[in-house]
Amino acid sequence: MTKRSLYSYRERRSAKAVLYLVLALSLSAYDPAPNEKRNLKLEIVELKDVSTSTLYIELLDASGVVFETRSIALAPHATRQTFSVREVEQEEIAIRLFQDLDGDGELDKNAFGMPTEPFGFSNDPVIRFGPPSTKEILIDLRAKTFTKIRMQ
Ligand SMILES: [Ca+2]
Repeated sequence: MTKRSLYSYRERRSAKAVLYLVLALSLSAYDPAPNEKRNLKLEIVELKDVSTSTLYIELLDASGVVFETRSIALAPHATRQTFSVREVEQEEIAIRLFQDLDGDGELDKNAFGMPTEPFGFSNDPVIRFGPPSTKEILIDLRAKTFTKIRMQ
């Protein structure tokens, strides 16, 4: 009688241990989903106050390849604009944008290659001798859901 109840106690213990093991395994197998979609809200400020212009937004992956391009017809005299990056699979993205003032769909540059239309990058890097590296403008979407970009 004593022996039997001892066994059943052991069995119950081992069943419980198995349950914990299964639970631990299923938790460790829960890798924050490789297919998880991520969102980012952008606030773009210091746009040039003009009556007509278009904002071009390019989203780049961590290797610097553009995977999405959007354009927004800005409201007259708008100096700020919000934009939502929705359901991207990338864990890190970089953002490049420019305000097209003359409607040619391109970022105009002077003879020295300097932009003559407002432009911006994620992380607001200081621009000296050329465009920033992709690494400088990468945003980690696992850590951030909002970012502000100041036009330069
Ligand atoms: Ca232009």
